[in-house]
Amino acid sequence: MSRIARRGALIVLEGCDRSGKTTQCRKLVDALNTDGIPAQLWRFPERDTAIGQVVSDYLERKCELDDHAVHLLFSANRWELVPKMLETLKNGTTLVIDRYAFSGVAFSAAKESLDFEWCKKSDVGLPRPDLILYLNLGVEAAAQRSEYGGERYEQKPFQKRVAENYAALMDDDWKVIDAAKGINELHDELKSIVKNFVLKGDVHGEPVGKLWT
Ligand code: Z5A
Repeated sequence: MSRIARRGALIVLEGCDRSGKTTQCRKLVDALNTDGIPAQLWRFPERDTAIGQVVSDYLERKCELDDHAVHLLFSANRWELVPKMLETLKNGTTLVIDRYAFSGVAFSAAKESLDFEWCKKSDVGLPRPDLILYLNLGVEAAAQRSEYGGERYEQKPFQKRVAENYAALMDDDWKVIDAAKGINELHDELKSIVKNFVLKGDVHGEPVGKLWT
């Protein structure tokens, strides 16, 4: 069997703040590994790189940046990890990614200064996810889960515009999941979708696609 025949799947979880992405990504990766499907958890922004550190400082309001510049930095933070991403997939490991280019567009285009189509351009050609799971939770319900903190973007009117942008990005390939369920019920549903998808093996013989091309 060739190496491409065993590549891992690229799975992305998206959704507004507090929709439970991080909780579910962790549980999914644990469950996949327990069941003998090699998997890693990645997240964007990846704050541990030099670019990611600048993004993190911006989110924590430690510095100010032009809206265009910070959008491109979020995008660059993904591009800098593409070689490692492709190598990991090629080696047969499934990646479960907490936020991706869809967050990039949904959040940046929620700012009045940035155009939706312009925001997509810097991520055109990134590895295309094989499966996109959107955790759908209303802004009011999300705000009740825990107080919004001091990070930039953690305000309800902004989050409502983010949700509208996600809706504009969605296509038939997205799986929209009701995220108002309890943590374990949601996990069971996501685990079933992801395991069926990975075991079906559709992606295993396919090269990784290119996003928005
Ligand atoms: N951003 C951007 O602008 N451009 C980009 O290109 C990218 C991102 C990639 C930082 O993201 C910010 O960067 C983010 C988007 C922007 N801005 N905002 N706002 P981050 O990933 O570092 O952090 P986060 O996205 O803000 O995390 P989050 O969205 O707030 O949380 P979550 O991952 O969706 O949820 P969680 O951490 O799993 O759970 C949140 C709380 O709810 C926690 O107390 C849980 O115990 C609880 N929880 C979780 N699930 C449940 C259920 N099912 N029921 C009840 N309670 C639950």
